[in-house]
Amino acid sequence: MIMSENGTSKLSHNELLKIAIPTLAGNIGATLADPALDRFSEDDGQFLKFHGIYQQDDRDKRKTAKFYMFMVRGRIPGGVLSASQYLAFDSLADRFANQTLRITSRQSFQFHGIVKSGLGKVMRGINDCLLDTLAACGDVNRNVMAPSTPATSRFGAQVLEDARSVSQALLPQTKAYHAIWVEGVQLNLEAEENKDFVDPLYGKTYLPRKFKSAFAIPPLNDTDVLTNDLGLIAIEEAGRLVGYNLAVGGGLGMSHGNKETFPRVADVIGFFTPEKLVEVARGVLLVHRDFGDRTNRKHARLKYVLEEKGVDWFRAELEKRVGFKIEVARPFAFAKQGDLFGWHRQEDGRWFLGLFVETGRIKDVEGRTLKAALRKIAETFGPEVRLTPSQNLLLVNVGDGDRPGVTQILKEHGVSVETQGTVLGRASMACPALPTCGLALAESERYLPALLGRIEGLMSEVGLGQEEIIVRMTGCPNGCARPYMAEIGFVGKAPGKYNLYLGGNEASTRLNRLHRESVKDAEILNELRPLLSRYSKERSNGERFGDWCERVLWKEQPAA
Ligand code: SRM
Ligand code: SF4
Repeated sequence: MIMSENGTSKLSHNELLKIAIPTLAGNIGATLADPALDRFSEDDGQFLKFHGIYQQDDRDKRKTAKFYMFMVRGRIPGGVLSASQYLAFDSLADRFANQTLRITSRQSFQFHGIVKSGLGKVMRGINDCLLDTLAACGDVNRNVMAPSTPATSRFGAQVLEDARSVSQALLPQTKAYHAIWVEGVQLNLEAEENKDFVDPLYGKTYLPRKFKSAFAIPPLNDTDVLTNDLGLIAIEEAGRLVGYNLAVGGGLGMSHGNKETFPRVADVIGFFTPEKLVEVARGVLLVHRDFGDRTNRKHARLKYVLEEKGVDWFRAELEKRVGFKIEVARPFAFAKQGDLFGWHRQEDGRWFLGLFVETGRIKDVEGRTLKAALRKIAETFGPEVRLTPSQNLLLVNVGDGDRPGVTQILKEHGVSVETQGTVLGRASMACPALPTCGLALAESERYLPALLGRIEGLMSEVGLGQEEIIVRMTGCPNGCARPYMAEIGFVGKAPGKYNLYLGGNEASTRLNRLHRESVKDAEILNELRPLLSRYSKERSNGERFGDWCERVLWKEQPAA
């Protein structure tokens, strides 16, 4: 039996898999080449994640049979694509996936509904457009987030470059990805370089669990930086980017009924200058590698190490690994999160357009053909495309002369630049949930828009017509649309039932609290009505709903 560090408990199955095949090749290449198979083994399913692929089945069709399909997630640091890369993704979605592109809550694209015969073609297509999916999932550093809005800071470009450097420095070095998806062969595990392969950074067993990194430039917290394992907060002094405050140990996933699991906001533990960035990022990852729990995957994130061992212990471990002192954190303040919509001037005088994408799904529907419009704009004007952490999209670097043309194409496809979505819709997020997510307990992406309509009706009724409230929904407690930071969070408990969380803030620095468990779909408005009515009457000048919950509701109902 393989034992953990303390010699008492058994390592989790995923750990044994990584020990057995540290190249992460599994038997993927051989299964891929066998047209008789419509899926991979369970164990290969775990290896596939490191390659950015999830084996799923269509849950709408489960009653008849399991219909296997694949989700593929890109690695797109900062969510930035060229127009030609965007067009490559658009075309792959049409040819091999479900004709939609899903912007994720970490600034990436996901394809859904790929069948096994199309998987290799999608992966090759992504490689051909000079992007990849390596480490988009799995026990490694995931897609690195960076602020996407060019108008909000003159350091945006520098921070984006830094995000790319961190993404690159924390990539696993296995040759399996290239062999399987680019050369189209099973990695030769007997070859000398593969037989005893040990990743130079991750070692043989990678991390105990996923690891997430994000950058933010105060006062905007558009990346929800404190929900990451590694948060890098840009510090400006006298008009210069002097370095980063380091935040560690954020994370949101939890399980219903398991008090050992909980969402956690990161601790800001110090400051360092920009040239130390990659060393610090590696150092934080190594502390996770060395101390994360490898026996229980529900307790394996870095946040539990921080919670149990404390900030001082963590800083000392980090300093041992990087070989220098982390300085005292510098002052900073976050004021808000979210995106800018419509046309805005960039720092360099050109323009960008913020486009609301409902629940992050780029698709064509009757009367609103956003996907076709974006394709035409990319082909005609070639703007840079940026995916935002709130599942929206920016068209960037548009010249004065091209602006009217872009607006016109959108208009012809039923997309208005001036009026985009509703106030609630623009401040909302939902995870994919059903029918693709194997972990979903309730609907989310397919359900939230209609629910928002009903909440908007209620808000008009109680005199809150155009008030913005940040609403986020997930189909289970894993927290993929970051519901625990929302002013109103709905977390799926069972079909048609949600736990209701209240009290996050606009700057996304405060966790909300569980208000009511298992609220049925039909009861949601009745649950919200008295709260929104009171808020409408009792709020102080400009007070947001989440802040009212903290000031008034939490005093009346202390946390459980
Ligand atoms: Fe997530 C698992 C979708 C962001 C916490 N997440 C999943 C899987 C892969 C389900 C699975 O394991 O079988 C979902 C695929 C559904 C589908 O059909 O597409 C999934 N997660 C997503 C996305 C697409 C949601 C979205 O609305 O965009 C996001 C992809 C981001 C990306 O591009 O990399 C996504 N997931 C998040 C976030 C938010 C974030 O990172 O900012 C979280 C909470 C933060 C955190 O990590 O703590 C999150 N996802 C989880 C967890 C819980 C992890 C934990 O520590 O407990 C799981 C379950 C797991 O890992 O076992 C999970
Ligand atoms: Fe699936 Fe749950 Fe994540 Fe939603 S929150 S995508 S239901 S794992």
